[in-house]
Amino acid sequence: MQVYLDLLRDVITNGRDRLDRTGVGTRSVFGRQLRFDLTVGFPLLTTKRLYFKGVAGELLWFLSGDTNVNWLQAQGIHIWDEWATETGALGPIYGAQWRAWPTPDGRLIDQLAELVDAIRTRPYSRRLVVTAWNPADLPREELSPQDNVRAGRMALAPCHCLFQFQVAEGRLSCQLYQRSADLFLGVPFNIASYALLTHLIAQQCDLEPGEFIHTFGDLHLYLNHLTPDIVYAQLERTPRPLPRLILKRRPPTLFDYDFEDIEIQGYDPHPAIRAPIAV
Ligand code: UFP
Repeated sequence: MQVYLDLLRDVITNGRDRLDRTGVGTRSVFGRQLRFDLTVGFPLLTTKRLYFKGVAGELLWFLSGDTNVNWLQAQGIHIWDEWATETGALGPIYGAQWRAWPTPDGRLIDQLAELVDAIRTRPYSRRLVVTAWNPADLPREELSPQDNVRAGRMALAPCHCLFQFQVAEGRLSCQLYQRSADLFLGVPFNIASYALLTHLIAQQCDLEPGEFIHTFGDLHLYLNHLTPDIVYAQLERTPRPLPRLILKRRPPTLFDYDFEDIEIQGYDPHPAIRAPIAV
């Protein structure tokens, strides 16, 4: 995960200070890419402890098509709380777009089920794409998340908005386009999430995981993370060996995984670093 520390330095050195929607202010660059070879280990950040239960729980929740925080909260996962209404609703975010994209003629498209089917039957395809960026459901940027949800829109515009797979020599690779990326808090979580998704889909399609390629639009550090006890503390740490991901069972479909099926072995990170989140 040295490439992550190099990217932190890149943003600090080359970023421009900008105002942003949250009012916190960021230092940001536009257009970067990281590549992770999933055959050498699972890309879980080792220079601070990452909340892997939250990563796995959120992905299972997306895969189930759920968009209400109640299930996450029942698992003790609170990463979406700030954006939800009092009933737990988040509007048609990832789970809805991935599993039930509404068409003008009233059908629902299960993009993920179609993806798995396409990888199995047409592994040479160059159209293995899933998108959460549904312009009809986007929030209005000047309104609060809750007001957007009450009006039937997403609480937050998709950050990890489009991903594509490629099959080559029995390996499944995934590339994600992330339009907006909080490099300190969000990105390590997003890397782990898409690496896990690639492992799950590879298992379902009798392939081995290949590469995860993470492409960024606006890649930023919030100015209140650029402190000696947050970003600079992390930069002083030395990466440790990557853990391994073990899938303990092969469920019948991509939508039948459970926490117990997913195990991280050999994770020995530096301690967690707390940082304020910009809502
Ligand atoms: N963000 C991430 N990853 C995520 C997620 C959000 O980095 O998975 F949901 C960050 C990016 C940005 C903010 O700092 O949340 C979203 O704000 P905006 O919609 O204005 O880009």
